[in-house]
Amino acid sequence: MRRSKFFMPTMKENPAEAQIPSHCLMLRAGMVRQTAAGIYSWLPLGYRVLKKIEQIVREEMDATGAQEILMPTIQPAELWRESGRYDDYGKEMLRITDRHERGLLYGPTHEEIVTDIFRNSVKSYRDLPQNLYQIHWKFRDEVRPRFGVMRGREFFMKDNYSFDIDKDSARRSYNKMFVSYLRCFARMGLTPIPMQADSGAIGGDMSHEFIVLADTGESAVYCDPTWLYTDPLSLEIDFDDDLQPIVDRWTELYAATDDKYDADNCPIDESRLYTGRGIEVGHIFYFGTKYSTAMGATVSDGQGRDVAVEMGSYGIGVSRLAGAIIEASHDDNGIVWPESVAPFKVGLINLRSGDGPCDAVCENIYASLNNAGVETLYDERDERAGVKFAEMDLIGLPWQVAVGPRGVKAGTVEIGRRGAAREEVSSESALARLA
Ligand code: 5CA
Repeated sequence: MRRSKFFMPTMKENPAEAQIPSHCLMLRAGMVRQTAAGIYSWLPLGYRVLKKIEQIVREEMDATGAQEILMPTIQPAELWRESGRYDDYGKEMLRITDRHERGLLYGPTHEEIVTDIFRNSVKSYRDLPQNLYQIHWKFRDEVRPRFGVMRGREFFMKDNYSFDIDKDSARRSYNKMFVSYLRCFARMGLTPIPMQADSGAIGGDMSHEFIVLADTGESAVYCDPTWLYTDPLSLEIDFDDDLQPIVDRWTELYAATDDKYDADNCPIDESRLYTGRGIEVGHIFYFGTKYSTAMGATVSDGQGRDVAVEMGSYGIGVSRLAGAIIEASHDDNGIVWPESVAPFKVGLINLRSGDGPCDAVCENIYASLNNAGVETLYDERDERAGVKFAEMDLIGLPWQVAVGPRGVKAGTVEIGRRGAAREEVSSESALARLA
């Protein structure tokens, strides 16, 4: 992509409304714009990141055997009356009336819809287990939407729903999600910490929140330092295996947020205890037959009985993650994207646009990177070098390649990682490193 053609309305000044680094940087880098309180439009740079995050989540969910579906954002109030949540949900639910005076709502979550689909389609234990997911918009009329996309009113969520014949099987489904969450967040360059949680409005028996570490995160985190050195991606996972031992290994380590931490009863010695900050990016729930009983989602159990199906739901804040990754990875000059979610891999800077030899070397590198499938943003604008470097630092692409007249004469270009010193190497070896 050529910078002169790319719609990326960057800002030099810190916007007054932004209280945390990610909100400030997302606005300054032209990733998002606020359309209404807590409601955002995603511009090309931000949308590229959102799609990368979404794709990692999708790949990890598919690897567990879950299947992707797409449910409507608008739901009938009737289904929520059946589950008993219509009145309970309160003002966070955006309620709508259609022209026939029928009650609708913009879905804050999808347990009711998916339970309705299930009860109309599945009748036998032979069709279980099932795990269905979608990656779609939700709306919650938060009292205080804040911190940009971190606490929005409209936000992008991955939500899975599992259906099992009994508790044992439901636990296996829960464990698959637990382990795949660890992998998802690790693939985004984050350190995930699962914590036992309350199940709140969703209800249920077993629940974990996944917190990722970020110095500027909104919750205080107290945990066993082993978390920080354990890479979930180093685990050999087969989702057909019993994952209980892995889940036990992870849940046996101590972790708590400020609301649960109690210095007097903490099992970790103060000298070893890691204290930091984090952001909740995922939440999983096992709630048994709460919805299936209320809504009549039963299956035959093969022994002549009809039983309510055991269910769980599993959420990941996909749009929140864009902010959370920035909170976990930025410096004074801007964002530092992990390669797996970066909007482009390489920022190519022409230090003297209009200079024949510089232009030629840049065009050659740009074409070669495009041919090799390396996503590149090429800044060929007629701007000062300092302006271009500052913008590349702000938008945080993992690699920077700078081409200037002096280097071109000597047969070299500069290459470096975002935030590190650049080295002078030949164009060929720069290309070899990036492709
Ligand atoms: N039905 C369950 C699981 S599908 C559920 O809704 N869980 S949740 O309420 O915990 O939300 C799941 C994830 O969505 C949260 O962990 C968080 O990362 C994200 N999320 C929740 N509220 C917001 C919000 N207002 N803005 C951005 N992300 C949010």
